[in-house]
Amino acid sequence: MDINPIFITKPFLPPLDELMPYLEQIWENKIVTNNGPLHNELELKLCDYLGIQNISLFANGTVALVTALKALEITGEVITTPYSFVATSHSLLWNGIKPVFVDIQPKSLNIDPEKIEEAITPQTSAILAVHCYGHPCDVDKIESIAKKHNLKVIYDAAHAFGVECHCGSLLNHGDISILSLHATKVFNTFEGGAVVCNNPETKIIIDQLKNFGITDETIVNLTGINGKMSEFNSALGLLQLKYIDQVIHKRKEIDNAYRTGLADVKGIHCLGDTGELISNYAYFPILVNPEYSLSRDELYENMKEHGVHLRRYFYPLISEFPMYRGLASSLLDNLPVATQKASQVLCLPIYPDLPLEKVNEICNLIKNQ
Ligand code: T4K
Repeated sequence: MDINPIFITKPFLPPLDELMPYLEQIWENKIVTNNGPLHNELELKLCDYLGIQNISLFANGTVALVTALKALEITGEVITTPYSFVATSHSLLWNGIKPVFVDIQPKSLNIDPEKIEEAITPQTSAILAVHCYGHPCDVDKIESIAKKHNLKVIYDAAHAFGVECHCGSLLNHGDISILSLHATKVFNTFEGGAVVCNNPETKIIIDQLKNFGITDETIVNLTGINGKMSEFNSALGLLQLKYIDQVIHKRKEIDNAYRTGLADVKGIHCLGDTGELISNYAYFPILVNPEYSLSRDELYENMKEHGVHLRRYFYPLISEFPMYRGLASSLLDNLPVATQKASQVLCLPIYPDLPLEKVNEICNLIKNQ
């Protein structure tokens, strides 16, 4: 491997000259934020592209999730997964809600619906599930449990931009889904996020909440926050949309190359194929099983020495961080599958500019340890 390090991802950046007309427009009209014309155009175009009814753009995915929980007036306890980025559970703590962790499914690494009902108490108000790596949760089972127990469903769809399941956009499931549009995501606005909901009245509340709770010049009815996306980030989004199909296609080629290159490596299992009809190839997670010649951490270190910086998304489990460790649901006995998978997982580099020769070199390095 050459001396240039390879990281897990690199943001797709559209040609710089295509940004200039947008900047000129922003400089000309001097509207730089607060629901400007580019922000509004991006919301419309995203609804169209994603096949969704309503979207509210945000400064990032975390504030989108914090605001979504607030909009649905979620309180008490929320059933969630320990196998995610820490922002998922932090959004609960920021709302004064107690996370209740349940284990994950061994194949999708998403929350296991079979474990949800036993975790429900009179305090439970919602299920916060994550479409981890953009692989869909078992939305039908989750939603039937929610209906039976009168719970809200929020999907952390930070990884799931553009993913479609058996009935169209995955984002149409649940009461609310949130997206991250961070630099590391398939569709990025440098920093950014979004709340997606089917109910137009929910969008009105979300839009007020992301703008301090302001109704009009003299009326503030809700305890809102500042979660707005600026015109600059919106311009980046409009440019990204022009290229998103190419970006996803490139990711698909890389995904295929890894699957071919790693097909007969003993002890390496490529995750995926979890039921989506259209994938976005956001991540390329593998499991390092005991039959492999090295442990997961040895492989991680060896690859780093060769300049390939893999990531252990998501290790440690959220439940192992100090603010969650004391919860009864954080006990390892409660989370055997999540604990095992977090000790085996490694995400390989995947981004549109990654040449297929590099993918082959990475596969050969993994093969020849
Ligand atoms: N829910 C879930 C399930 C999430 O995964 C996330 C975020 C959220 C909610 C919250 O959404 P946001 O509030 O972030 O919109 C990264 C991202 O910062 C985070 O957005 C993401 N999930 C998480 C899974 O990964 P780190 O700490 O691993 O990122 P970092 O800075 O180490 O970047 C990873 C690699 O990407 C670097 O090695 C190099 C490359 N990179 C990164 C940046 C920022 C670039 O090439 N350019 C860049 O500008 O958290």
